[in-house]
Amino acid sequence: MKILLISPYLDITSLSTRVLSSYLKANGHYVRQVFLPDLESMMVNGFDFVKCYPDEVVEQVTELADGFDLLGMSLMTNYFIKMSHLTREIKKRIDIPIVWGGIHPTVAPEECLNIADYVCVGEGEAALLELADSLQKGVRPARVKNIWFRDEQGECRNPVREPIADLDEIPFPDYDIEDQYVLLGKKILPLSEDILKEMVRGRIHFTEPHHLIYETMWTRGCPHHCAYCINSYYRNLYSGFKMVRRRSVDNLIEEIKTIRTRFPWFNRINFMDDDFASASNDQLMYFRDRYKMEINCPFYALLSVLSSSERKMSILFDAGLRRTQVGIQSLSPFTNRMYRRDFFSREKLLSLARTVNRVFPPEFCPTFDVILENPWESLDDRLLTLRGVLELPRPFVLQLYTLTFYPGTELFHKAIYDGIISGTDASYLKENHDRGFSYLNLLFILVNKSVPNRLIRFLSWRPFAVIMESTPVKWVMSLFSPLYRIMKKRGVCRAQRKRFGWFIAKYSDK
Ligand code: B12
Ligand code: SF4
Repeated sequence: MKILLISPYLDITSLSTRVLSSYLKANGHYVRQVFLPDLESMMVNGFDFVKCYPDEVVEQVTELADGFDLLGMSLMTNYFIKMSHLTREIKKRIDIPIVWGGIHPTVAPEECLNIADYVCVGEGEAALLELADSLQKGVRPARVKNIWFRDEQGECRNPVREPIADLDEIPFPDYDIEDQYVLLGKKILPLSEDILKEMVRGRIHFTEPHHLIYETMWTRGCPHHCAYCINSYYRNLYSGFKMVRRRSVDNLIEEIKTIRTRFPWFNRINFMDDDFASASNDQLMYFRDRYKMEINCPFYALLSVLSSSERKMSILFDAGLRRTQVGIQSLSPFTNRMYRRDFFSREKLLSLARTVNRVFPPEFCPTFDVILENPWESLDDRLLTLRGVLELPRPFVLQLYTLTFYPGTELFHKAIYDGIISGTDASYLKENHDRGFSYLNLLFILVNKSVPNRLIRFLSWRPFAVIMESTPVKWVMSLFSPLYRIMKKRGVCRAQRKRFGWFIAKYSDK
């Protein structure tokens, strides 16, 4: 069967579609992949998840889908409007069954079934393969686990299947660029090595332009279930199944060697695992030995406070860890209880930060994530977080997020219950860095601007903060929020134009 897979993400790593593609190919299907990062819209509108693809892009996608038997689309919740539009437009032009998969179809299958013919809930490898096989044989996929659909015989909601236990069974992500396409500006072009190289260039935070980053994962699943995260949903969806699974080191090293044989210029590896150091000391040592010997290039990884032992840090540094990101989110015990992050405390964070500071050289600058604008938090909760981060040894960078209620998560339901969101107001469409303008937010920003801690402490003196966060002052400051957002949006657009403008121009007349 000929299957076309579409990924709308800005990042054309798109592990999901690449892995699905390899899996289908290994099982005898023909796959074409189309990556649709809407860079042109980013350069003009910033992060605008509502903006749909223009007609000329739809036309080109339709042409690429012509003659194919099945079209698969991957989508996170933010892309629901964009992909609904694309699906409807393609359907107007050609008759092709369309299956949706990814995070949004997993958390909101009913809603997705109003748009797509088939919806995949949860992991897609075996489900998509069985769906393709059934359609090829002309059989109704009534027993294909994970697949939901509606036809003249009614609606079929198949149960979820056990997640793949042995991740080594999954073939490596498909980087066979021969039949892969990418949207640049308004043109969809065949993906060449040149384009791939440009698209993976130092684009994540604090990377340099000469960093050419290959992204992959060692594990699937997370041992935690923070209330704002997809893992709080997976915990229920997959209850009774083992969620945290780890590939063998041999398999992981083999994947990186394979990609670097094909594209030797990849000079950084980014492990996107939820907690890279959740492996045991022995596993990490084995990884280190193999990685140093056979790969030997700097890598990035996310760590959690639970894995902050000095021993693990030393092993990882020795292996080549050169950048890391750690979620703080909040230092208020009240908030951490609400987030189901009781494992997190100021003491554990300080211990991790000091360990990082001791083990890594001075130029190693960890990133700490903080969630702002939690409507349940009091001023004191927020001050606890601010004062806590001021105790961290420098250097570090704070990544400041605004709390976003993603459908399906525990916090999404709490927010509806408490009347904070309606559940249908698409509150998740905001970009998760899209903060408003408030006094305390400003103080958090000052932490990143190398303003002396003493001054920030002084500015966060409680009586003063109470006045600055009082309703009248807040109201006055909120008047500046639109301006602040416009300035931020302009910054994003400018950065995107600088990053991709010349590149799109270079390819636009090809
Ligand atoms: C890596 C990652 C990223 C990367 C890369 C994304 C990419 N292009 O691949 C980066 C850092 C760029 C990123 C960005 C964002 N991310 Co992100 N990201 C992740 C992360 C950690 C892993 C995703 C992944 O690759 N998993 C591995 C693959 C193999 O698994 P998978 O994606 O689930 O795919 C499987 C199934 O879903 C299914 N499937 C997927 N697609 C399809 C398609 C078909 C046809 C079928 C049948 C099946 C199917 O089969 C796959 C294989 O089993 C997840 C957290 C998580 N644990 O899932 C968050 C996550 C997906 N991100 C999230 C969010 C919100 C974002 C942002 C929107 C945040 C923002 N800035 O506002 C941005 C948007 C990016 C953009 N503008 O394009 C949320 C999504 C929540 C939601 N309801 O949509 C998640 C779940 C984290 C969370 N908070 O819970 N992200
Ligand atoms: S530790 Fe991170 S990935 Fe794991 S559940 Fe919490 S937020 Fe999600």
